[in-house]
Amino acid sequence: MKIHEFELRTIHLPLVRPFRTSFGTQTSRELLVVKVTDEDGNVGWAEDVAMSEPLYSPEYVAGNLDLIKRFLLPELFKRSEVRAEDVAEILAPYLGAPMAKAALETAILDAQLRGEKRSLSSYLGATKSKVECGVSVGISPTIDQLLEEVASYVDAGYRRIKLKIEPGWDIEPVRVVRETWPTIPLQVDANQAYSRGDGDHLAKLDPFDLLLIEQPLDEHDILGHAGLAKRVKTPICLDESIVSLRAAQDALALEATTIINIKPGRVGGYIESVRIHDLCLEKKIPVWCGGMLETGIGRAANLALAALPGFTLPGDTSASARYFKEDVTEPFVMNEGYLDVPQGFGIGVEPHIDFLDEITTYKEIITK
Ligand code: SMG
Ligand code: MG
Repeated sequence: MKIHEFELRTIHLPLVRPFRTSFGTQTSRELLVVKVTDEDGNVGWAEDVAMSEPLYSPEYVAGNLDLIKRFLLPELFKRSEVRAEDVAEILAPYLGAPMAKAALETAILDAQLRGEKRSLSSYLGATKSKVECGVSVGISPTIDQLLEEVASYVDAGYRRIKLKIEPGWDIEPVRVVRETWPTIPLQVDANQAYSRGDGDHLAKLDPFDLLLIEQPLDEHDILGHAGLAKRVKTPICLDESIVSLRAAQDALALEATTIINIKPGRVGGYIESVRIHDLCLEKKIPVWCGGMLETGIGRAANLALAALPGFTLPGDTSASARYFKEDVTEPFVMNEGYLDVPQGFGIGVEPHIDFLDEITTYKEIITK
C-alpha cells in the first residue's frame, strides 16, 4: 500500500481496579494508538502495548513515541509502497522496540486487509470463531480481598484464573484459592521475581495442580529456567524471555519451557506470532495468548490470533469490563467464558472517535 499519513496519539484510561504485579502497581493504562491512512483512503488501527514506564520491558510510551517519529516512520516513508509482510525487515536496522514495530506493522496490516476486504482472523489462519477466556488477578492487599476478586471472576464465567505472585505472596494465596475452587484451571505468573536458588520454594506449588508457572526468573536466564524445570513438577511457561521465533526455538531446545505465552507486541507483531505458533504446533507445545491490558483495538487482534489451532489454553484475553468502565471500541463481552473473534475486515472493530478524543492526551498527524 501507498502510505499517506500516520496519526499518533497517547490515550489515558483509568483501570476499574489497581493491578499489582511483582514489578509495580498500575491504576490506569496509558498507551500509544497508531492510525495509518493509505492513498486510497484505507485506514488501519493498532495499539502499542508498551507501558508508561519500562518495568515489564525496556519499552515505554514516551520512548516509543520518540522512536517512531524519529526513526521508524521516516524509514517507512522512504518506500513508495509498503506491505505489512515487509515492515519487520524494513525496520530491522533499528534495534529492539518490538512493541513499537508491532504497532506499525499491525496498523499497516489492518489497512491492507480492509483494502482486500479480508479479516485478520482469516489472514492469520484462525480456525475458531470464539476463544476461551482466562483472567489475570493482581497481587491483593489481603487474602480475603483476593478471594473476593477471584470469586467475582469465577462467577462471571472465566475459564482459567492466573494469580500474580512474588516472594511473600505465593504459596499461601495459591493454597487458599485452590482450596476454595478445587477444580478451576489455575496458574501463576511471577514476572521474573525469583532467583535460581528458589527451586525448592517454588516446588511447594507442585501440590496445587497448577497449569504452569509463568516467567519465574530473569528474562535472560534461559539456563536458569531449564534448571528450575528439572526441580519443579509444575510446567514452566516463558513470557518475557520469548522475544522472537529464534528465542522460542532456543528455549525449547534447552528445555527451559514446555508451554509458551505468545504476546504479539513482545515478539514484534502478529506475523512473528504465527511463526512461533506454527513451531509450537509442530512440536506439540501448547501456546496461549498473553495480555497487556489492551483496549478494544489490541484485544480484537489478539482474539484473531488466539483463534489459531495451537492456542489450546485459555489466554489473558478477558472482557473489556475486567479493565475499563468504557472501552475505546464496542466492549468485548464474555459469553459463558468465551469471547467472539471479530469477523469484520481487518481487525474487525472501529474505535469510537469521540471517546478516543476525550481520553487523548497528545495527538499528532505525520504526513509522508
Ligand atoms: O491484559 O489481562 C491482561 C494482563 C495480563 O498479567 C497480564 N500481563 O506478565 O503476563 C504478564 C502481564 C504483563 C502486563 S502487567 C501490567
Ligand atoms: Mg506474564
